[in-house]
Amino acid sequence: MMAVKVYGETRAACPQRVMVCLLEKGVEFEVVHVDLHQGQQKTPQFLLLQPFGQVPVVEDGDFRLFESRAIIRYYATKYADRGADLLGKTLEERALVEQWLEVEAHNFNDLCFTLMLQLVILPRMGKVGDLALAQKCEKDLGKVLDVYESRLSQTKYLAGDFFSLADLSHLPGLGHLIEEAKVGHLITQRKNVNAWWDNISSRPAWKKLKDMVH
Ligand SMILES: N[C@@H](CCC(=O)N[C@@H](CS)C(=O)NCC(=O)O)C(=O)O
Repeated sequence: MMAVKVYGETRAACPQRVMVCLLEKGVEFEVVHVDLHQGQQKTPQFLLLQPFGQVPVVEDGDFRLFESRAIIRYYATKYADRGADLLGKTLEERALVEQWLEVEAHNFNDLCFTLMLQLVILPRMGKVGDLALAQKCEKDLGKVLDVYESRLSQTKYLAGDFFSLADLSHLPGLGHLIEEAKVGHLITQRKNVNAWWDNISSRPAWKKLKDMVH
């Protein structure tokens, strides 16, 4: 079986979402480096693979797919019978996984991305981040995490008492918030969120991914 090609940068959050899923499933993959800083994702050649000029894209034989959450849903389903079950067993469990995946995409991700942009990405490019905007995002993200805190006081993971795509999808963003944006207090201040993060970030797949980045 040919290795899956993942186009992206190992340190970028969206490709990480895909890679940690492949690692959970024990699917062999190779990373085709796309230099985001140099704007390689906007070249005509790359736009043929991903018309919006973003990573990740996967190539699996002659099948090609972009959008990180579509990709993880694809692999969790394709390899449902190997590695960790990431989908849930019953219709209701699967629906709750979908619900929390949507929360990650629509309630968590934008705030996380804006914080990273203002506190890390712009300064790295020699530009000044908007600290007032970052402060507002931090406050709003705190409110989102309060909802998680309450949920995680009832269940061990977001969708229930089983690890799923919903938890996995948060790993890159939370990792970036803690390690790069240095707003780890948003997690450590919340007992259940903190225990959940400790738990999901100690999974072998995530540790393997971190080793690939460093
Ligand atoms: N919704 C897309 C978002 C992809 C995305 O934002 N990728 C970022 C890296 S994490 C990227 O390519 N940034 C460079 C750019 O937008 O030019 C997905 O989940 O795949």
